[in-house]
Amino acid sequence: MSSMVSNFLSRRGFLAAAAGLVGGAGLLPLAARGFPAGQSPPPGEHVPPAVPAGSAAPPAHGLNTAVGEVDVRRMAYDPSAFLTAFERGRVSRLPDGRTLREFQVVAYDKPIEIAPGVIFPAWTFNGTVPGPTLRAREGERIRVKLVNAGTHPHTIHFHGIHTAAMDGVPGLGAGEVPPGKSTVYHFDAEPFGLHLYHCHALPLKRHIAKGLYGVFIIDPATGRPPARELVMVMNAFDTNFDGKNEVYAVNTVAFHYARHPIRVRRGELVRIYLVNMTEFDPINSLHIHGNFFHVYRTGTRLQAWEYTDTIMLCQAERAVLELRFPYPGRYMFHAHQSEFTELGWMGFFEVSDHGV
Ligand SMILES: [Cu+2]
Repeated sequence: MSSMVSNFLSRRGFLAAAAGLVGGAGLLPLAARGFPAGQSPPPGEHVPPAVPAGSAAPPAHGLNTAVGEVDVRRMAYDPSAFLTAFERGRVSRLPDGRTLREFQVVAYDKPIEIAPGVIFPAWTFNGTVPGPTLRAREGERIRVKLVNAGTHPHTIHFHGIHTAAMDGVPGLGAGEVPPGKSTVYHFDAEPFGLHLYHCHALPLKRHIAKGLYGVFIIDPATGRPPARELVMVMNAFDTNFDGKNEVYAVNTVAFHYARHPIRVRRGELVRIYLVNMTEFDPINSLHIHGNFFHVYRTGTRLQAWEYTDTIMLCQAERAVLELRFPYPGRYMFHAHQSEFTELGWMGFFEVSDHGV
């Protein structure tokens, strides 16, 4: 909440002050650079680079990345663990024999570290951005209890097929849930595919940009082939509230997978659940080096639509990607909007015969 970087800098000013992001000194943890929390160095001031201790990642210089580490333990959120963390809820049997799957989601305010030393005053579902990846199977009955422990009214709007009263928008059903209150959304899990949920309170762009969103997967009744499954949410953060983003990432922490590459086994089927939750920028994209992938748009069909190495998604658009890496080595992935890449949206797959 307190330690905001670049409070008074424009996005371009931020770029200049953090010139290291494009190959220079780097975005250092501000505390380590002698700047008290809540203050950023004057634009143009020279700050000597720091070397991250114990980092397994390659040196930052020349790799278009930040210098330093985000403390994922303090944040109680590790993007590496988030990739494969699926919340399957509490399962029971209804009188008619169908499966009932119940989730609880608590909205509350929490500062999170999105780049080394850059603290963002987020609004979260269950304390993380993105919120938990909720996972169900086609045809199940779903109940989601929303508890608002935050300081603003919130909702959960699920993408999917449901009644108007369960839409999680102001003025319909429970509408906006005030702080201290709760509501329960219930609907059938349909159609199968890769969906999302997000707060729909007003102003909508603010509630989304603050971090109130997550992935909602409905598995087809017939299932999908076994694979190493990864959830990747393209997101970004407006750190100075000018309606533009200063930090870009996949799964929130800038350059996390550059420092901690995603380990996969050579030849295994890799399935990526890719969702674009970037606010303010109309589109985002994913490009994978040295490979091509099959695209299942929205995941609502089991036949691939496309075979490509780059996919562009509009806001809230999503796609299931499937690929195998035939050769060992380190393969970059990033937004093909180069500016997003240099502001954090870049990482690597580490392919080996040992895998994870
Ligand atoms: Cu909200």
